[in-house]
Amino acid sequence: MNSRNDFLKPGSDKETFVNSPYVTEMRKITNELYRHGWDERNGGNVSYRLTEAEVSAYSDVHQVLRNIPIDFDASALKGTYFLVTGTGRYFKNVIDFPERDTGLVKISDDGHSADLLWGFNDGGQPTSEFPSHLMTHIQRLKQDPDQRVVMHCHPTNLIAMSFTVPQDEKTFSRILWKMQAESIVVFPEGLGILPYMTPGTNEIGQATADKMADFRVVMWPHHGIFAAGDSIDETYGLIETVEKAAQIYTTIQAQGGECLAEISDADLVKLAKRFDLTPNPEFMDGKSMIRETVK
Ligand code: 2HA
Ligand code: ZN
Repeated sequence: MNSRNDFLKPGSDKETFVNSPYVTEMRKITNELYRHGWDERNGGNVSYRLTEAEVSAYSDVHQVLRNIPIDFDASALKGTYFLVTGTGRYFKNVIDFPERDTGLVKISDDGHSADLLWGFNDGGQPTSEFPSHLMTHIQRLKQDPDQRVVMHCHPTNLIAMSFTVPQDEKTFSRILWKMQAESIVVFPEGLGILPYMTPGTNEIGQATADKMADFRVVMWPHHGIFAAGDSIDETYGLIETVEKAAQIYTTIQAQGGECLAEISDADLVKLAKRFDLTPNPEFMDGKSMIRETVK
């Protein structure tokens, strides 16, 4: 029941967090990921770093609802806010139930827990991959102070390639670069690759974060992809571009697999020059897509 007193409570004239642009972005992107078929069932997770100024504008995020343990030392992120998807939640549903399937947390000073300020209103918790997300944020923030988003999903064609293409960063990156002119422009550092590891563990989190020192996009073979970036759009765009290249590769294989033409290594150099970027020098020359027999 609203009384005059409620109305006059400090902050009560401010908007509620569920209507913030951050929750709106999260609802939209989880839906996009679901609609692409990259986040079946409870697959995938997203974390979005927010600033004190962004969060404090809302009336309903100033009380600690509960404390959630973190099983490693995340003190490098003390006081940092994250809007994060929940463990076991279906991306299909986030658009309709953002206050149940996502939560806003603030990392405690000792880095071993997070205060829940909003969301997870049926008792939920952050994603099982939260350690991987936080470790990746810590790593990427060293590279880029504007680092904001970590996104994990299960893109079909890239996962399929992890069964048929040698799991080596140079081979994978060169194939993806040569599938479309846009690839090297969007991920000039190439694709990082981990060995197959058990998801949801601190070990895969640390291995992912170590790779993120050199890459913004890392493949987990037979599972999916981790990407990091300055915004939801940029991070999603990175995944879209990698997966589009993987889809073109898959289509080429379905058409018989023989390439009669390709983006040559010299073309890659020209693309790098035109867009003023420095591609990973270790991946700049190597095998052609055109087999000797068809040349
Ligand atoms: O959150 O995708 O890797 C579910 C997953 C785990
Ligand atoms: Zn996954």
